[in-house]
Amino acid sequence: MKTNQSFFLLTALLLSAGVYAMDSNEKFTTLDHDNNGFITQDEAGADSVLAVTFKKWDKDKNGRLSKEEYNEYHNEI
Ligand SMILES: [Ca+2]
Ligand SMILES: [Ca+2]
Repeated sequence: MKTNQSFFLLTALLLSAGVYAMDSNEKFTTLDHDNNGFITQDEAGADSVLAVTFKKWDKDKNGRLSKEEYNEYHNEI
């Protein structure tokens, strides 16, 4: 009985850790609402930090973040 409880607790911990440890690809996909492979300023609104620093990460100044540009942001936070 005790072993079972520990097992369920461990599983629950691992599952909740997984939610917080979403990698940058998953976050990028979540933010990229229209799935066009870029995050626009509008789409960045869902991430309050990204929304205000958007221009800083848009290295080529084309008004949208590629996955590479987003990864740089994600690595820094
Ligand atoms: Ca998009
Ligand atoms: Ca860009």
